[in-house]
Amino acid sequence: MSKRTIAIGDIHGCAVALRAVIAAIELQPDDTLVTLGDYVSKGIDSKGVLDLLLKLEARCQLIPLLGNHDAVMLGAIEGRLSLDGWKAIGGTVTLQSYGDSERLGDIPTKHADFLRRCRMWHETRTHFFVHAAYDPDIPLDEQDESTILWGGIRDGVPRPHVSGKTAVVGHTSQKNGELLDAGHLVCIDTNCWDGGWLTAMDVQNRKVWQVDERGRSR
Ligand SMILES: [Mn+2]
Repeated sequence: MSKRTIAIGDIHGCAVALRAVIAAIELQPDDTLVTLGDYVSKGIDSKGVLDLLLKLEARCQLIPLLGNHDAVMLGAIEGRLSLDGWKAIGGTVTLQSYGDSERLGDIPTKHADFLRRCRMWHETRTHFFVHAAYDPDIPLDEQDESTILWGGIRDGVPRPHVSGKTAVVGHTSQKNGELLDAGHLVCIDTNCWDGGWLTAMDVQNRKVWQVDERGRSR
C-alpha cells in the first residue's frame, strides 16, 4: 500500500473534532498529514487544538501550514501586531482557552514555536497545499503571503496553477458542509466550528472523512 497523504481543513478551535477525525482516519506512522491552517479562533478550544497538533508531530509526518488566524496570533505574541487587533478577530476566544486572564503570557512558548514552524505551502508530485489561495502564474516559492493567507475564492476559483498540480485549500468556508471541487482545486474548509464538519481527505483517492464539532461522524 502506498503511503497516504491526508489533508485536514480549518480546525478553528474544534479540538474534539480534531481528535475524532484522527481516530476516523486510523492515523498510521507513515502517513503524511497536511493541516491547512487556522487552528485557532472561532471555536472554544484553540489551546486543545495546538496541544493535540504537538502530539501528532510524534505520531506521523505532520506538515502544518500557517493560516491567517494563526499568523495574526503569532504577530500578537511577537509584538508585531496589536493585541486589540487580534482580539477583534478571534483573539479573545483564543486567549480564553488558555485561562480567564486573557493575557498573552498564558500562551506557552511551545505553542508559539509551533506556529513559527508552520509553512506557507507544501507540495507533492501531484498536489500542492496552501491555506487560502494562490496566484496561478507564480511559482509556489514566490507567492505573495497575503494571497496565500487571506485570498478568497468565494467570488471565483483561481485558474489552474502553472505547476499543473491540483490545489488543496481551506479558508473559504463551505457553509453547506460539502467540499468545493473545481477539478484543479479542492476546498475542504467545511465550517466545523459553525455547525458544519471538519474534513480530512486522502488526496490520492479522494476518500473523505467528516466529523462535527462534537466528534460525530457522518
Ligand atoms: Mn483562514
